[in-house]
Amino acid sequence: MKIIYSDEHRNHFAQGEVYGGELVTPFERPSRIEYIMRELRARKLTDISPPDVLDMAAVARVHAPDFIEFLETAWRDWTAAGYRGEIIATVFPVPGMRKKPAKFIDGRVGYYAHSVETAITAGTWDAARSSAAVALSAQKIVANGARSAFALCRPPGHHAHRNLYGGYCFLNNAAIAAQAFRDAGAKKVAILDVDFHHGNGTQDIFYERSDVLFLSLHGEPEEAYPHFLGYADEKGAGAGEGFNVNYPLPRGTPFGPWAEALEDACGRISKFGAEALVVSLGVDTYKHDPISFFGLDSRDFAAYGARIAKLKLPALFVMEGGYAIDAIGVNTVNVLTGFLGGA
Ligand code: Q9C
Ligand code: ZN
Repeated sequence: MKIIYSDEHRNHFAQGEVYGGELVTPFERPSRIEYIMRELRARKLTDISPPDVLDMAAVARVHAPDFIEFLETAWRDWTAAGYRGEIIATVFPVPGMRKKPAKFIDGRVGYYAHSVETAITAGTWDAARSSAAVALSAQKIVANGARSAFALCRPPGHHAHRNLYGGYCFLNNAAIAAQAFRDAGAKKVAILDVDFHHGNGTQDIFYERSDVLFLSLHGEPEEAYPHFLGYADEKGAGAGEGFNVNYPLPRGTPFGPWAEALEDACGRISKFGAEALVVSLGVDTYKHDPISFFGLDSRDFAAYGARIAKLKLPALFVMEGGYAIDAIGVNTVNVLTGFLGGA
C-alpha cells in the first residue's frame, strides 16, 4: 500500500487547547503522526512518499472562497491587531444574532469557527494545506488504478465544513479527496467515517448530493462532540435525501454492536454502487482513548479493516483522529494490514 506523508504537519502545534476550562497541550499533536510512522516502518509498510504540490483548485471545489481567504490571512490580521496569543474564537453569530461578515479579526474568527478548542497558529495554514496535499496525492494513486492508499493527514479534516473550522480540523481532506474522485470520472463515491466523532463537516458538504454517499459511526450527539449534528434522522436533503446515514452509538459501545453498524453501512455502500471509497480513519474508537467512549480493542481494528476490504472497492484511507498516542500506531496500522489481508 502506498503511503503519502509530509513533514509539514509539524507547522501546526498549538500551545493550548481549551479543555474543561483549562488550556491544555492539544490532544491533536504532532507526535501522533510520528508514532504512526514508526509503526508503519516496523510493520514493513515502507512505500512512503511526500505529496505533490497542492492543487488549490481542488480545495476550492469543496470550501468557500471567503473561508479559504480567512484561513490564509487570519494569523496576519490577528498579530496586526496586537494580539500575542494563539487565535481562539470568543464570539459567534449564533441564531438570534446576525450572520453578517465582520471586518475586525475577532468577528472574522467567530464567523468561521464552530468550536473554541481549536487554536490557529502561525503555521496552521501551511500545515492544513500540506494535509490536503497528502490526501489529494494519495487520491491520485487510487484514481490511477491502485487498490488502496493511505493519506497520513495531519491536521485532520472531517469536522471542517464548507466554511467553518473546528474540532482540530481546517480543510476537509476526505471531502476534497472524494470530490477529486468525482472530478476524475467516478460517478459515485462513498465516504465511510469510522472516527469516534461524527463527521459533521463532511456531512455538511455533501448533504444535498446524491453522488456522494456519506456514512458515519460515532458517539451519540447527546453525549459526544460535536453535539449539534450526527443524529440518525439526518438523512440528507433535496437531491441528497437518503444519501446521508448516521449511526449514533451510546457510551461504552464495544466492538460487537459497532461492527453491526459497520455491516449495515457496508451493505448500503455496496447497494449504492460506489466506484471509489474514502475512509475517514480515526482510531479514537479505541477503548483507552482519552477523549472518547467506545470499547474497541487493538485487534478489532484489523477485523474491521478486513471487512472494508470485502467491499472490493478502490479505497483511500484518510487519517482523522486518535489520541491514545501509545496505541495510535498499532491501531491505525492494524486497519491497513487487516484490509490488505482481507482483500
Ligand atoms: N470532552 C477529531 O477527532 N473536543 N476531532 C472534545 C471532549 C473536540 C475531535 C472534548 C474533539 C475533536 C478529528
Ligand atoms: Zn475523532
